[in-house]
Amino acid sequence: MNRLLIVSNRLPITLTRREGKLEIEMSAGGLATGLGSIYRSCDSLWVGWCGLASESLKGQEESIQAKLKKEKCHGVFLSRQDIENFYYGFSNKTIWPLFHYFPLYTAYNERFWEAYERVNAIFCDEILKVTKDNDTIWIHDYQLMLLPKMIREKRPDATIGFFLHIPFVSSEVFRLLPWRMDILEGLLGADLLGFHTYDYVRHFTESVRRVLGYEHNLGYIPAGDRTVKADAFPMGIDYKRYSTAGGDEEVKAHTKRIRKKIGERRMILSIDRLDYTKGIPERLEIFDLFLEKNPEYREKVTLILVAVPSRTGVEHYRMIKRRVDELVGRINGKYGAIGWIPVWYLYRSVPFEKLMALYQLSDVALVTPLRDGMNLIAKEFVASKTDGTGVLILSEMAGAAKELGEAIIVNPNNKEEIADAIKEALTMPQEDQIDRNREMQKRLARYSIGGWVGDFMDRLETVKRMQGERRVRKLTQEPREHLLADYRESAKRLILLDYDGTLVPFRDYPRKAFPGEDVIPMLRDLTEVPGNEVVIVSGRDKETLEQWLGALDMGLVAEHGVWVKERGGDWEMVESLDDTWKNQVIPLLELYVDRTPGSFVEAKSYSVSWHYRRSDPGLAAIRARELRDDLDNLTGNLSIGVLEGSKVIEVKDVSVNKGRAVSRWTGRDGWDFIVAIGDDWTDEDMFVALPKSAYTIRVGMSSTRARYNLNSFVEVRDLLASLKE
Ligand code: GDG
Repeated sequence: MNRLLIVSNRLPITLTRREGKLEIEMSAGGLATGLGSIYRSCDSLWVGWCGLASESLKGQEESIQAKLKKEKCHGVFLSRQDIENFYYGFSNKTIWPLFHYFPLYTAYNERFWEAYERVNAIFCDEILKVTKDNDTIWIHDYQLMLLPKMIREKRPDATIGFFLHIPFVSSEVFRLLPWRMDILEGLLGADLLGFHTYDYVRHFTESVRRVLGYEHNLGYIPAGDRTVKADAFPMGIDYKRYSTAGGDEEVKAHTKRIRKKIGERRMILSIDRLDYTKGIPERLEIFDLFLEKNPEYREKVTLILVAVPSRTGVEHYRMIKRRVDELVGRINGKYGAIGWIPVWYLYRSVPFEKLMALYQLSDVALVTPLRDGMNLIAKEFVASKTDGTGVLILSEMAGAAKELGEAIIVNPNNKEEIADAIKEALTMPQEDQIDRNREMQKRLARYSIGGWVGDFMDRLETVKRMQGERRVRKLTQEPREHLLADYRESAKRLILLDYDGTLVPFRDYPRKAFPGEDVIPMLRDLTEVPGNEVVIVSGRDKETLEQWLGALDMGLVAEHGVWVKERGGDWEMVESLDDTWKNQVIPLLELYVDRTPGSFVEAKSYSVSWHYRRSDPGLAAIRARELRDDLDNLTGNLSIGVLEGSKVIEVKDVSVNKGRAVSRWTGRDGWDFIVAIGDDWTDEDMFVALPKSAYTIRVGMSSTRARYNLNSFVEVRDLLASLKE
């Protein structure tokens, strides 16, 4: 395996200053614990911020870097101001709230954005200092969304994966972001983009389609000259670690101590970073409601509320802290009795062993975030339940709900429902609890953290391989010179050109795409070179081709080969075809015109097309899929085929295609130079029908059977202009 370069905002270790001396501590948190064991056991390096502002480390950078190196880490140094604007600012006041559906908490601040760009660039510089050729670079999370593109620009062939640990918000909310294009383009610099759930993948691909206009197919997105894959990889936990923790002596000691303090009371556990997305005040209100509705449980149940301090520099976090403090005080004052505190409130992080003891002892885990990318607490709780008892109440807004369907799944905004769920959990028969947990445990054991990493890496390798196979081969300077040299040295040349998208750009209406002043003289010049035979091979009807190009001394193919006009000759039909099927197909296409504003039907003699270039892309994509299904049913027993072109679905006789059409010319002997240029699927038939020595060129950066790609009709015109010389 290649060396793994993990990149995240924070390193898995933190630098702290104790009595003036710098010390290294292990960081807690999902990513550090999750990936920690993996990065330690393989050839790897972790790049990230070390936790202290660079101003306080002046002159010590080298010695710190040496210390970090021993821990397989490379530090990124950030100034106080960058930490303020990049980390507390853009990351946690812009992206975090917006991606968790809190648009009202979202700050749109140019200064934050500039710092975000700057810090991503600092990360890029640091990576370039340490990366080697065959490294696999795995970037994590929302603080570094510009980094994939920045690295790609410097290292075009790098293998780059990106994983987003928070939700990817619906495109309707994402588009609120003024820097939406930069963020998407930044991410598309990666080869593989991982998300916790398919919903997030869908939101991402939809945003890419709406904001950047790139269509995707099964998560494959053509971005520039590469294909990027977006896929779901629900993050797992180190299952063994949690399922065996109960046997640890220290955990047992904590368990005993806590049990003694709580007595025989039932325990409900709530543990999160103190974040407004986690629904902590709402949970307290629900506990209040539960005690209100079920007085028989007063003095019989304790809510253990662990709230780990987080982002205390951000105002909304300070506000939530005040609210939680208040609510805890109110509930304890309202229901508390001598010897019973309803809510045990710990505003601090607890050591791992104590956390395990809490998981072991709790009858119920109340995990009700308003939004959560995944939520590992839910998974850890289930994994820790060695004897199978215990009930998980889980918000449907957490990514984990997709995998933990046997939990009691609740809507975090429905307080009544959750209060009832607490009662259901406390009265659930043990066999039921065990059945549910065993099912979930099997799943968690199968897809643990190792499986998650392995799955991501395998997919990254597959994407890389696929990119290699499908690599678009741009007609760069060198092959272009070969083409021109071959052209000049030859005496008899065949030049096959598609029309729309190849010689002229697409317009809203096909009739508007007539050849302008620049196209006609260019084609005329080409036909006048002795030895040249130029043929326009188009899907258009013969009347239009005749009107626009009929005066030129060249061959014309209309309707993908139904009609052919040889140089100096008349239009002729290649073979007699049946067109009665059109009576069945046209009414169906018209139905889709009614259902899809902006679309229209174009009927030719032996083919009919439904165009949707001017329609809403989302709606048109759905309708196009539906129409294909309907057409497949309708045309099953007819000799007609359905073709998808660029924003068009075309129905035509299957015996007609551009490959067959051009064979009339290629079948003649004596060509010593053939070039064919086209921009869509219908041109692929032409490319494959030509001899290997032919220069075949696909316009646009899609994968193709052609030998080369050119970017657009502009580059085609440039190439053709150089052929006349
Ligand atoms: C982000 C996403 C996604 C918590 N308190 C203590 C403690 N922890 C550990 C837990 C768990 C981790 O921290 C928290 O992970 P979560 O998934 O619950 O939440 P976030 O921190 O918001 O993480 C989230 C995650 O990334 C991974 O992709 O699931 O949706 O928001 O492992 O055990 N550990 C110790 N003491 C504590 O007090 N020792």
